[in-house]
Amino acid sequence: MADRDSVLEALRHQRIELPSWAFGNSGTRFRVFPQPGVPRDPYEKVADVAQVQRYTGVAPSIALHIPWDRVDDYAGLSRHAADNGISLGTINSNTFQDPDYMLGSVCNPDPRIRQKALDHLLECIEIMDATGSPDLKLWFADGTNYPGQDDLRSRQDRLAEVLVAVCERLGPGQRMLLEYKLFEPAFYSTDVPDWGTAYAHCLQLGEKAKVVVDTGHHAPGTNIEFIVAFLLRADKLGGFDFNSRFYADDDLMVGSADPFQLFRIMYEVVSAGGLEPEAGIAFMLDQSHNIEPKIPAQIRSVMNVQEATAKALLVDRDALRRAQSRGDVLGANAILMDAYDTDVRPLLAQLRTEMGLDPDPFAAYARSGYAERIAAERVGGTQAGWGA
Ligand code: RM4
Ligand code: MN
Repeated sequence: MADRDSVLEALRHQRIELPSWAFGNSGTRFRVFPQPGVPRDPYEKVADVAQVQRYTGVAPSIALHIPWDRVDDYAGLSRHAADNGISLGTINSNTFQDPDYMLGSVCNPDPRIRQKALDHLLECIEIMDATGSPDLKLWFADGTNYPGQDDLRSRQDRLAEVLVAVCERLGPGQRMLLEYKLFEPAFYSTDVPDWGTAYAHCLQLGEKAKVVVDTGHHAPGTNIEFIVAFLLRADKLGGFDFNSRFYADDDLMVGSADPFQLFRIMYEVVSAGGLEPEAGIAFMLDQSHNIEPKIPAQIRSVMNVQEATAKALLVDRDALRRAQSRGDVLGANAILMDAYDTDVRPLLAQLRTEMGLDPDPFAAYARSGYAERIAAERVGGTQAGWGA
């Protein structure tokens, strides 16, 4: 097993970014079930993220989604975040909710609509300038529903043109993270359906363009850790949108559907040095909590990522390499499984105690009374939601 102190040290410096939209109301396309105490504006979302940070100590930033988190004064929102002990992180664009985007945004056959989508992306970069956010995350709902509906190659040309304009606008220290998704909302073709398409565009775009792996965006049975290993090797992995799903993208809590898969992903990250800040991998959650309370669900999600990371760090990599080079199939597999089968909860409890935190973040939050307080205080106004 790897040395316990170095494992603790790595875990202490891990950073996981939380999505503002996880704290708002969300639902399926059939129904949104509102919950008591849900934030009514980005300021209250920041306060809720700060709670998760308070009990976990490794979640000090909030990803914003524009226009859901549009405010008049981004510097003010930044200060509010700093006052709450967190910072503003990735800016997520939204080119999927305006009626103009029915036939796509950046791939739309109408140049006026493509320009409108590009203008939105450029506005997001302006917001990054104001907030100091390093990353712009792009997910396009673009695609077609019927064969023949539009020309697949022309749509790639249109996409490429917009991405070039976005990258040209990025300032020093800013990156563009391109996300892919197998299908949905388009049912026949999707313009960025897989990592290969995202990777090919990013290769053309150069240094500032990286791929985001949203763990919920693959076909069942896809070997996601292979994709992660490939992108890490090519220096094209920009980050993760963590969540899990049993069928299609459902934004369930990361690690809830398949904790072993999360471990395998984190093992690839750890073994490629991807936890180091210099690697520039953004570890983000992208989840919605439709039926479970939101703050505890985010706490649980952060803990799930920590547990998978701790197990990945525990792999005896020297012994593994030796077994691999001997061609010792069962020995190598046993070394990996030994780490996975370790109960890392005591180690994480120790980590939290050393960090001055409660060893059980979930219980500590429940005892704090915050949930009851926001339910009582946040009455009136309009609860935040994803607006579908
Ligand atoms: C998409 C995608 C994006 C996220 C939106 C809310 O499916 O995963 O990352 O911003 O959902
Ligand atoms: Mn995502």
